[in-house]
Amino acid sequence: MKTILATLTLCLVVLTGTGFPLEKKGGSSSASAAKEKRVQYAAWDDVNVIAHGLLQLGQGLKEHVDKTKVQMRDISTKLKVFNRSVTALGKESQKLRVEGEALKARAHGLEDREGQLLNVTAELREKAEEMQHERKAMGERMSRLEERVDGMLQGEASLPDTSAGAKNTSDARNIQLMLEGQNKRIDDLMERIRLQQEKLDKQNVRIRTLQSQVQQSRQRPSLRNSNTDVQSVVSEQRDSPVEMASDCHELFLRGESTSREYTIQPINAEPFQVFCEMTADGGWTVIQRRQDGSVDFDQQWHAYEKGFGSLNGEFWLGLEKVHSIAKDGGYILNIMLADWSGDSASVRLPFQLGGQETKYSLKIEKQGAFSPLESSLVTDATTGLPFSTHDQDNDQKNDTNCAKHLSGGWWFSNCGRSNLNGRYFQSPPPKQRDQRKQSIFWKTWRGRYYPLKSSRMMIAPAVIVNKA
Ligand SMILES: [Ca+2]
Repeated sequence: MKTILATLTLCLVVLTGTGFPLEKKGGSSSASAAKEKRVQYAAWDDVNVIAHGLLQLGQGLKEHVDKTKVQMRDISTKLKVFNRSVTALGKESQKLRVEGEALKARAHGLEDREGQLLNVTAELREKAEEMQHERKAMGERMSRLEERVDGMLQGEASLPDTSAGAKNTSDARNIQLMLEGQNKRIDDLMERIRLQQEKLDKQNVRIRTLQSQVQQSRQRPSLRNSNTDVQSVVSEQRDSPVEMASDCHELFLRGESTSREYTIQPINAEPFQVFCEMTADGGWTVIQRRQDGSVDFDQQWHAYEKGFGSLNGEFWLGLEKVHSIAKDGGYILNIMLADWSGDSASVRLPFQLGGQETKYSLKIEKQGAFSPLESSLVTDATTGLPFSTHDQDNDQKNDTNCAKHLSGGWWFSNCGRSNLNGRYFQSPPPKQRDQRKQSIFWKTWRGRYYPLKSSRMMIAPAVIVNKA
């Protein structure tokens, strides 16, 4: 730029020095002609100089413009770069802002958790303190007990007859009673657990049986109705202990509908033969039948325990077998009676039969009051009523052996309420009361001295009644 300006100044100086041709116009014609010639010549030089200056000026300007263009390009490139950086920075700052917010949220969350943790810690501390208190109290109780035991031992050793000694003895008795109570509760619990386990085992066996049945019926759908298949299923059921039903109702559930003899195997028992009475509601396991006097029921304890008679005629299934089926309760005892005029009556009572150690005690597990008909076989639901035969008097009449006084074996209370295992009398019965009192009777139905025509006792799971 400076060069261009210098050139311009030079041109202007030259122009001022030579003067403008127009100003030199005028004067005499000859002189003016010479002058004109000189002026014309000088002007041409001037023009040359100016043109040269202008040319230089133009060139300078062009160079300047070119330079400026380059600079502009540089600046624009830099600006672009700068713009890009700004955008990137904007994005970066946006990202940072988002991250910052996320961090803030996390910080909040952490604060919350910290608060919760503090709460939990406080709770734990409280619990720990409580436990410590309890532990301390237990420790104190233990040491008190120890002191008392020590005192008792010393008292017994030195002063057996003083009042302190007596007090210690009563303390000892109390502690012993408490311990016994505790032990009994533990035993009860263990027994309950055992019963639950047995029930579970039973359920498992049933489920397995049903599964195998389903499988069998899937494998042989075409043969299901043929006789040979029924035979083979029956024989399989008899041959395989896993598939054996635990009572008649289970056989009913498996599709058996004929009333006849079957083999069953209750849980934890040997298999044995029973007579099943199949009804529309389910399968009843018959445990006693009287109908014609063909079997002597005046038997001893051992016979009542094992069972006697013929399953297709008169029989007593046996206390041990009934116990193996109904030991856990949840069963119904169905008693059916008939008189000589064609009338009949029936009683259904929920029951449980204890084992040999309880003298096969019958517990009627009915809630609420008994009906008059039911009241001929009322038992103490907590302890049950033990079974009696003439060689085992477990009845509730102290001065009499009910089984000997009457006949047969039964859950006698005070001899006179009922006895379905008494002597069988054909019609007409003997006139003497002394003989008739030994008969099969149900006091609250036909009276104390009415010898019944027939009786049947059967058992089934309580679900059978709920279903019906
Ligand atoms: Ca007695």
